[in-house]
Amino acid sequence: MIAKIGSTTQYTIIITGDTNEDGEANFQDILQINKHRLEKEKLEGANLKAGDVNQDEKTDFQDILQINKYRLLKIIRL
Ligand SMILES: [Ca+2]
Ligand SMILES: [Ca+2]
Repeated sequence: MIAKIGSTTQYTIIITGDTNEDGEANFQDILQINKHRLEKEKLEGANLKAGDVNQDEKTDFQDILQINKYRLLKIIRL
């Protein structure tokens, strides 16, 4: 995401699967996506985009499965 602030440009780096912005995709992110999915705590902006691991414009159970596979080292990248 790019936001223009005055004469400077601010960039937001999105790490796929990292919805809580701690630098890695892990079980905490799965919990956040699950809360989003159940409409208990909605993800927004860059965090919502980070949660859409398979890039199908939805942040849902399919993305949870992908992060879980990554977490269990069944896949090497998201
Ligand atoms: Ca994270
Ligand atoms: Ca998705």
